[in-house]
Amino acid sequence: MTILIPLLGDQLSHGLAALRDADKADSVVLMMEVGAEATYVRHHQKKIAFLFSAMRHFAAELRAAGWTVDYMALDDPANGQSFDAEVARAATRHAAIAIVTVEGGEWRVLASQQGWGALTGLPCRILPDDRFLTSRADFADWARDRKRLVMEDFYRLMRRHTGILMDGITPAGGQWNYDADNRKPPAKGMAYPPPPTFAPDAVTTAVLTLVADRFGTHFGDLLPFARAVTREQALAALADFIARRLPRFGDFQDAMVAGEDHLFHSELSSLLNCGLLSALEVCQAAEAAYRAGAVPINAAEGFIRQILGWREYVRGIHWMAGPDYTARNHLAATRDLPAFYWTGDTDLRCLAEAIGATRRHAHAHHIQRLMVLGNFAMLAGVDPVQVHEWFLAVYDDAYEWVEAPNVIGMSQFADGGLMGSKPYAAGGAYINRMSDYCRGCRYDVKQRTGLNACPFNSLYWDFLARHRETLGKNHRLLRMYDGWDRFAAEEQRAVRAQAAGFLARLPGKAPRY
Ligand code: FAD
Ligand code: DLZ
Ligand code: SF4
Repeated sequence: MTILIPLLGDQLSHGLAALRDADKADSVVLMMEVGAEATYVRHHQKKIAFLFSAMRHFAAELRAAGWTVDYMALDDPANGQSFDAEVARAATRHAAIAIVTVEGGEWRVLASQQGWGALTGLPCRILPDDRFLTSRADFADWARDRKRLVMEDFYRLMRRHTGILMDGITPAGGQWNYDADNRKPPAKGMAYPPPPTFAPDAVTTAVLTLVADRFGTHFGDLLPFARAVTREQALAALADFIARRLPRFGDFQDAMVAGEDHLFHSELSSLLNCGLLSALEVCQAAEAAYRAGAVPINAAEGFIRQILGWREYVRGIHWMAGPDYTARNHLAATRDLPAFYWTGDTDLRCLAEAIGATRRHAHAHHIQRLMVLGNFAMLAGVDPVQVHEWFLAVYDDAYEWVEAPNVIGMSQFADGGLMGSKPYAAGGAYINRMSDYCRGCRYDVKQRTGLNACPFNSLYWDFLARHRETLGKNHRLLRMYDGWDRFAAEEQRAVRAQAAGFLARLPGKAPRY
């Protein structure tokens, strides 16, 4: 009378719906390391190691709590290397009478789960993932009949709904949003307290050997590996962030500093997204620090908005927009992703810094992702599918529900404005204002044309000119088009020729990836 509970790699939560409602005595939890998931995009080595290690530790915690866990390791000779193959084998092995699972975080995985009933001949219940603070249905209700899906409106609703940072019906401190106090450029001589490190134990060491052996040709540095991989370590990482980096989080949220990969960011996204931390407990910890007077309101509110607002909002968009969302290409961009996204071999210093951090940590912070890596790809007209697959592969917090809206919607404007009212396009001046990259770059951020001109400048204007038909009537871009129209015709020609020359010299696709 066994109920089979397949539990996915990003469902490492003791309160998961499928576990909450189950009887330990007649359930078998199935966890699967499978080649198909590690290679459908060639994930960063550190991402695979992080997830496998976290999965193995979680399986041990479940066993200690009295669950029967059937854990299929990647190098088990019998491993069928896909979810479908392993669920079918396990259903037979345990003579299961039913399957209960929680919906995966990608349309592709959900489609596979929806086939498990037919595959095994067993009743299969797919439960909603209620670790999120908004259900798919509630988000759809909120979105219905709205002309624009404004994140700030959704966020305020979430504040009221959860009571987080609320004093009765009033937002804490009297304002909903303190962004006016945030987003300062980096300050000289600032010290950035690094995130904590966790020495690999025997479980992690075995995973590192496995990953080096099986996925050693994938992108990224596997070592050093010092990630939190257990619930206990995740809580320690959260506590460290609240105490040491949250107080300055808001101020320098959008800053970029050469050689400083962490700044005041939490680096909790991979722990949240695999389930080791819950969104609610992270927001509550930030609020408690504010209420205790340890953290200013601009930092607490700015941080909570990212999770209560953005994280929930993008998840809602993902499920609302449907499985074809990743194929959207509003700006008809077709260029191949330049090879340097994989090799880091570029003399644009901002890109080299962001790609270097990505290679080292399987992580880069938001502004590097949005205003450097995403912005460049959009200005250069790179095919959004290739951009999406790169982002999905290289970041250890990347699952389609969160990655796709951020890439296809926010950073590439490939959804035509479902998520944002205008493209996040910027020239070198923005990067220069928010970072110290330009000072050490071989290009001159003040120049638009000429041998040493910063490529972001001509690409930016060329992007606007190229897409005038599609974007020219966007009221949020009117000022930019006005600026372009004030250039003399000869200057416009020179800028566009500069962009064309740069694009013609861009390397093509990397053959190996
Ligand atoms: P912090 O700066 O400390 O922020 C706190 C938390 O807020 C994050 O841990 C995260 O859970 C949440 N958050 C912040 N911004 C967003 C956002 N836009 N969407 C969803 N959650 C957000 N985030 C992912 O978790 N996975 C991804 O695959 C991913 N891909 C991205 C791709 C692009 C092009 C862009 C522009 C953003 C992407 N983000 C993604 C959002 C954001 O960049 C990361 O969540 C953040 O950099 C993670 O680092 P952190 O934990 O230090 O975040
Ligand atoms: C990303 C990933 C990788 C690399 N490997 C596995 C795996 O072996 N087993 C697993 O259960 N999940 C893995 N994942 C996560 C999935 O690809 C997918 O993103 C989630 O199952 C979606 O909920
Ligand atoms: Fe990037 Fe241009 Fe600045 Fe160089 S000058 S770091 S290419 S923005």
